[in-house]
Amino acid sequence: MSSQQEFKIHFGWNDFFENQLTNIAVNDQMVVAKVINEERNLYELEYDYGKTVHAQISGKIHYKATGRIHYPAVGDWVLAEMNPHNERAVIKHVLERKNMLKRKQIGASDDIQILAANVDVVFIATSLNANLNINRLYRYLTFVKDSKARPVILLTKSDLLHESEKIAEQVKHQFPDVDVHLLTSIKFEEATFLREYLGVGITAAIVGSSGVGKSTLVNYLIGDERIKTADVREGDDKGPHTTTARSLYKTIFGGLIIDSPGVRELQFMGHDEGFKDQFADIEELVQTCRYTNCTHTHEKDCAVMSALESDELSIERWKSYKKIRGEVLHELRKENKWMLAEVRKTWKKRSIEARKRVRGEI
Ligand SMILES: Nc1nc2c(ncn2[C@@H]2O[C@H](COP(=O)(O)OP(=O)(O)O)[C@@H](O)[C@H]2O)c(=O)[nH]1
Ligand SMILES: [Mg+2]
Ligand SMILES: [Zn+2]
Repeated sequence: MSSQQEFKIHFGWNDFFENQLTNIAVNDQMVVAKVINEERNLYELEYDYGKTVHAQISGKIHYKATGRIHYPAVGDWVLAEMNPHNERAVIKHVLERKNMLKRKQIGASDDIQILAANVDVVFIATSLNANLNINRLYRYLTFVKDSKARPVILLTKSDLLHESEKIAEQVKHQFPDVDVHLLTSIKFEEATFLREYLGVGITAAIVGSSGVGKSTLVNYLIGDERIKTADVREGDDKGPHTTTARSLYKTIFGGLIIDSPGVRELQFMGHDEGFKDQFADIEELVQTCRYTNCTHTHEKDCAVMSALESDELSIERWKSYKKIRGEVLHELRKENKWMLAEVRKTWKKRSIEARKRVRGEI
């Protein structure tokens, strides 16, 4: 096997990507490469073990792009053209993604931001020195489930708490379908479960608020102190932002990990599948209330109220469901409105043209 083939296998290449090559005119100057770093539209690619090159996108990709989704993201497989006279390569094609972890872009624009492409596992890090926020975990899970990657909850800084085991039990009870692990940087070597998520060919990503210990863990996983960590300010777990770019690293277990800046704000945009995956049972439950317009507060034969009373449904989960549903639907409605407006514009243009045609003006 060539070292390039072996590199591809280690980086998660498979038939899904291989098959896409048949539809692309690949020339001798082009290499298959993985996006390992992205900062303000400048990319770093790896195309063989340890061989990296800086790259920019082709004018064509830029010209055709209508949103962030069309630009490369960390974890993407691309075809890049090497140029012997230029240090920078040019990304010619972004291969279709197996999946992606996305959020709504912060700021005014109605666009998404891709946090990681082609990910198998997503670690959701939440630190035990702050109050455990169950609703936030539901939010993260909705994002991760939307990506179809496997979510793993990491309860970090377990050394700071005596009753960490008890809290882990609570979290496991709340999320029976998700793996939950305690973690402390003092005993990373004892966290043998980590290797199970980071075998050869697997790509993991890590998300969580700033200061929860993501970079500290990634540093351990890559066996290096390459990423700066930061001291957490007294009294909160926010910490300053030390990670600025998203990067992909090789871990000591063979798999890859993507570290990203602290995701302080996670807003939904097009996460209805993640929502359905997370709350399908409640969506069904609601259908069985006696009244279709049940508000689940006082009505007779309300399935929700009786599930809450019998503890089949926890109050935290019900609250998270309502909150996340509201946000996901709000975004969906906005999107639909925008699409409707686009359709109307096209119709209007067509009918004007049709009238002109009738009048012989075109
Ligand atoms: N006590 C304790 N501190 C930790 C642990 N992991 C990380 N830290 C500290 O928490 C701070 C923030 O860590 P960092 O990795 O930069 O967090 P990030 O913002 O999520 O990347 C640093 O001062 C770390 O030394 C842990 O398991 N226990
Ligand atoms: Mg960090
Ligand atoms: Zn009801």
